[in-house]
Amino acid sequence: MCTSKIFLNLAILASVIICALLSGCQGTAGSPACTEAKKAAAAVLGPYELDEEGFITNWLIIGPFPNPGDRPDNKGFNIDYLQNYGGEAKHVPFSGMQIEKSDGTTVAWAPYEASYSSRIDLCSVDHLGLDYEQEDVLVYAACWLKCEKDMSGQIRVGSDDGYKLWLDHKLIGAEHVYRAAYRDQESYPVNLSEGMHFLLIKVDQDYGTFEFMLRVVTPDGSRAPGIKIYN
Ligand SMILES: [Ca+2]
Repeated sequence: MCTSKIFLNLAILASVIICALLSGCQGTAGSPACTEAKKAAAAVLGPYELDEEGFITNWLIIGPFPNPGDRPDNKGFNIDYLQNYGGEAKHVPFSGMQIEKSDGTTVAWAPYEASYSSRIDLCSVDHLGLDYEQEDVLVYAACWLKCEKDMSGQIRVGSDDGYKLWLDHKLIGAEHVYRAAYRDQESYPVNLSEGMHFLLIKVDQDYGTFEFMLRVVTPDGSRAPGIKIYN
């Protein structure tokens, strides 16, 4: 990477941090400060491509957070672990951003690329430090979609276990379920305008495998055209 590109990225990252500190992005999710933070943050890593079936394989991921209890009532699903950082509905992450947990330890948003599968196997994400089939945890994953033009399509999700999904800081899906993940377990119709859109998903785990898969498609299930992914 050339010196000017490094400088540009550092400047962008600094602008995000300053914006987050000054605004806290506590106000309206679509406020100019938050919109600028989203655009700036999205320029840090990427662009990446959807895979041939529309799956997003590049994510920022943070965790683990605790998910105590037993099915059907693991407690973490309804705990907002981002509440001191804008809250789940308004949070704007960037790679390296640290979140302090209630026990005083910190975790950080970091990028992950699923190189061999559309399935995001969360126990295989090194920076999460999870054991194989680790129980009673949850994580957040986020990315930006950049649409080259307006489009109507669907976001389709598979999860193990449950999830909450926000698009542009609005909750569009919540499934407090215990299951294995398969493609397209839920489909959400979306109208995406030209430009940047922010996706945040919270995935919880009781026991066993821990993974999710998410793709962006046309109404007939084909890979959505004209979309780039940023982290
Ligand atoms: Ca599981």
